[in-house]
Amino acid sequence: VSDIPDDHPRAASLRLRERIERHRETGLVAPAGPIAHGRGEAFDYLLGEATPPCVEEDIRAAAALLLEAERPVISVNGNAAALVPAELAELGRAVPAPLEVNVFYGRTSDRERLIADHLKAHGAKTVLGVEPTAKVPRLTSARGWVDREGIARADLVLVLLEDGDRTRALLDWGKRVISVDLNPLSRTARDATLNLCDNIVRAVPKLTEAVRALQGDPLARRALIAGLDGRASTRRVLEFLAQRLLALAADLGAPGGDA
Ligand code: PTJ
Repeated sequence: VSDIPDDHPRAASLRLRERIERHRETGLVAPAGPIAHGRGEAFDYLLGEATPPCVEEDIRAAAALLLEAERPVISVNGNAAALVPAELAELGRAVPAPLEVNVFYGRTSDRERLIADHLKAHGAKTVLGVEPTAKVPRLTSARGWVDREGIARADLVLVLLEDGDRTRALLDWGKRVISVDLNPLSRTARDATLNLCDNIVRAVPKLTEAVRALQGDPLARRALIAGLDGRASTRRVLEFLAQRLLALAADLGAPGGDA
């Protein structure tokens, strides 16, 4: 039973936190998961806890990339599985693309299975990444273990909530990478073909909606991909953030003024 009253001003954010805490207890979320979640919360607070207008267009471009890919894979870690299991299953069905468990901390077949079973219980058909046998070249962490039938042969990987060196390694391996990361300065966000700087709980349902909207429109998909520039997308997010913070500062009035 939740202690969070519906009229609490931070109820929605506290409920997400509660979900992370609950899944931390079962081991689905890694010990560092709540810390990573807090980092995301801080960026979300600064960005206004809504999808920035410029990211709406990035989501459409990401949907186009997913639909045009031949073998797209959705990579899922503990935090992503805790926050949006049913939404990821739905995205996987819409594209279609398999989900693949890929974690950094405490990578054991038990944890992989716990995450895979959780995703299946929420409607995922195919979940890869349990006891994987392939390796991402030159990646020494546990994230380097990938499924032969999944990320190893994918041409595009959707990478959710991670700051590290896997995205660079996947790009060097010849794959495209779409990431979802609220921190526009993370290595993943800066390296990705396209980063969606939005909370995963908003970005994934919007991505599914965009996939459905673009399903019958190959011309629109190709136009979106032709106009794609990941660095420009991140620049727009940083400009949006800077302008938002300046506007918030201006609202407080001039130093020493009566405003
Ligand atoms: O399950 P595991 O073992 O793979 O571990 C998962 C975590 C998330 C603990 C692991 O990948 C990790 O330590 O991640 P980092 O390096 O802290 O990176 C997480 C990134 O996701 C940070 O840049 C956060 O800002 C961002 N982030 C956190 N929560 C959200 C988010 N981005 C979008 N939506 C969120 N809800």
